[in-house]
Amino acid sequence: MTVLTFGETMALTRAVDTGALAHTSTLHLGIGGAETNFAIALRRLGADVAWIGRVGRDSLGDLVERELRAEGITADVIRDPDAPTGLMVKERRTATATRVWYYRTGSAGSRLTMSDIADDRLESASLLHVTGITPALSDSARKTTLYCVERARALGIPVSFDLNYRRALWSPEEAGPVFRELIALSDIVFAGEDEAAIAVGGGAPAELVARLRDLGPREIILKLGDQGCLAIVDGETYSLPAVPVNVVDSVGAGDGFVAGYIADRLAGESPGDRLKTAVTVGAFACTVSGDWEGMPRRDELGLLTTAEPVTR
Ligand code: KDG
Repeated sequence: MTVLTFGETMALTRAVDTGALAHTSTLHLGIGGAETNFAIALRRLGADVAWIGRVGRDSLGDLVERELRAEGITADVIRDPDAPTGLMVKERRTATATRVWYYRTGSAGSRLTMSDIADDRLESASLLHVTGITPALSDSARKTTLYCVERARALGIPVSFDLNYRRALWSPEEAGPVFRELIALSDIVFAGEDEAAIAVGGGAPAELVARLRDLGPREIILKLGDQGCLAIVDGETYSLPAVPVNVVDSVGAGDGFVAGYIADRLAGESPGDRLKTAVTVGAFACTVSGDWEGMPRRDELGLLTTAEPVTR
């Protein structure tokens, strides 16, 4: 059984040095996308994952396709002849402040349509994972997200939804109703505090979790960054601290967190154990500059807390 996800994956270029891009001469080129960050982390933890998305018929599209295949993702990569692969640029403006610049308006990834999602992929999925980035990309991407979530629900396939609000793509007023609709159709919901507030209004973490739960899902997980997480799963409340690490770059940590939770859920682990893996994978993602390169394999999960600096 395979977990299914879809969305936009872009070429991602990031400054090697700290400072303004205007004074940067060396960039690293890779890829990034919330759903593929999730997919790669989940695959490294042992699950089978399929991803569907569009890239351009260009060299950056080749890069996306190669990386996903190298990571063992079953990738339905649709090559769009009429639009380029999107680009994301990460600027390490200071040692602790990263800025993200998007060059993705009209990109191939934003042109996702319902016919891109093969019926048999959806029908055979063990779980469908979507994020709030996809419905922000275009009308057709929004319709595709809603269609797939409704179809998965009708088929009895669990739906996981990570709000992943991106301010550069839409306003809170536009996102709020879409988030509420998707939350009500989902079984498992992940949100940061600010994202939850867009959907259900501001408040303390316990209020946010309770209000999200009142929209219907049985599993609500509030990601609290370096404060860990708070969750209600099947009526029980859980709270876990973060795993302390030296944060190099926190982009991608939320996707790793979600993958950790879902991997252990698929493996039949208890909610407490799922959350423990979630905070551990999230912490790993923070230890390197790439959005997904730091995601751990299962046998590496203990490395953050080991007392041994070198293992031979
Ligand atoms: O969660 C990390 C993602 O935000 C990043 O990898 C790229 O999908 C992306 C986006 O839209 O920002």
